[in-house]
Amino acid sequence: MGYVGLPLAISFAKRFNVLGFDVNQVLINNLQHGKSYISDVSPEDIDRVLGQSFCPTTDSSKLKDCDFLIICVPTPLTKDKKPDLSYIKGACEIISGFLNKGQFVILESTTYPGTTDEIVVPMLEVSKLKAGKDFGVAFSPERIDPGNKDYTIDKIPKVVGGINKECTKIAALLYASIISEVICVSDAKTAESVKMVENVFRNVNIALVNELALIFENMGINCWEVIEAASTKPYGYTPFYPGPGVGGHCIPLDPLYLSYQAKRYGIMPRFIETSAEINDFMKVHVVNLIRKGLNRKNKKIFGSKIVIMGLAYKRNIEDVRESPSKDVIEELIALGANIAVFDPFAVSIKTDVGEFSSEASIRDAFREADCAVFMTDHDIFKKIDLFEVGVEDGLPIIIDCRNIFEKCNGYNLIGIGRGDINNTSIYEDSN
Ligand code: SAJ
Repeated sequence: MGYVGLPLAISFAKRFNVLGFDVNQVLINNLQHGKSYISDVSPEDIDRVLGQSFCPTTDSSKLKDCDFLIICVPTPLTKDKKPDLSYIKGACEIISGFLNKGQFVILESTTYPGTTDEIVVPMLEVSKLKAGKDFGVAFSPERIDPGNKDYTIDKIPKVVGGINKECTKIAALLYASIISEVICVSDAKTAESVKMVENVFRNVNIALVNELALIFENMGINCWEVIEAASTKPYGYTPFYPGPGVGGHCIPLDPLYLSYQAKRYGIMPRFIETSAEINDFMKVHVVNLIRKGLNRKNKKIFGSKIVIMGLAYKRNIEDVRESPSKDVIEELIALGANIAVFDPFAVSIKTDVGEFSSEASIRDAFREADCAVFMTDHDIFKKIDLFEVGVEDGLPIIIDCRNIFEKCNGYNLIGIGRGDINNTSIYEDSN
């Protein structure tokens, strides 16, 4: 019943009787009281089906009566950056406890090709039933884009791959009941691979543009202007943008799932792993830019007040999972800085050096700040008049990681990819 399972359950509840199962009692209590904790699902959406065709529960004994069981659990990385399949295994353990003939299990969690065949099927066959014969199994990657109002779940084409052709067909029929386009592929590992490719594509392209930003910064070229001009090419080019690193629970993690499995087949996925390293380096680069910016005022990171503007991993959402802001805060604390944070959506962020709660206002955050680091390009930040918020204490150095202040006039700013990294002059007020 997370950001994938809940919208899916509510969609299916329009057509079928749905059990929304979760091990988290708090989530289930919320749902049983019609409360939503997922921005894409309104309380009205829940209210329409609650108690009729949608039944939230933590009681796994009810699952034995379900025809289809769809697993939507997290697939994070372990501390040493290996796939953590403990949630998938936990779900399979629960299901195999009561699995009966005729049931059908679908995995939606993003994972490496082979997980369904190598992990899910054997765990379910502990029930002594035979997959593909006594019960069905398929993989169908989740493609939810949290907060995307244009592409709601029914409008996003659904890829489906079963452990045999019949399973593919049955799973496709199920999804076709709520999703307008269903794409059948040869088998489960092909379907797992489709999702991997979608996310590796994003990760490596972001890494490429981050590397270009580092190159152009040192050549005094504005990478953002280059990308904007390159985007005028009507074919064969897809714009990606540099930033302080890659956050979220998908893009930074999924490529390492694929590279893990590739190595088990003896292939060294250098490009994928180098991309992850480049994206990780951007957080180090942000700290370097802060150091350069403070140097302009003959200050050091040690003892400076630095405000982190933006905790969420991307614009206009509150999600801080894998956010680059966490790493940057930890490094700055280690270097002796005093940290304040502000985010209009995320109220706080947990780090290895404690929890940081957002200041009440931008003005509060800027008070006596030596440096303000814009990590997330929330729309509200684009409206800030820096002269207005910083005036009484003098303007802090601005580190712009997202080209928010592209038309900077009259304040001391360094930006990722802007080509001003070595400018010593403070921007003269051109008005
Ligand atoms: N980012 C950049 N530069 C870019 C694009 C993104 O630095 O040009 C950064 C973002 O700031 C963010 C991270 O990368 O920190 C990931 O951003 P994202 O836009 O890929 O969004 P996510 O992680 O929320 O989810 C993506 C979405 N895929 C898209 O095509 C937008 C979402 O639809 C998928 O459901 C999700 O991957 C997934 O589950 O694969």
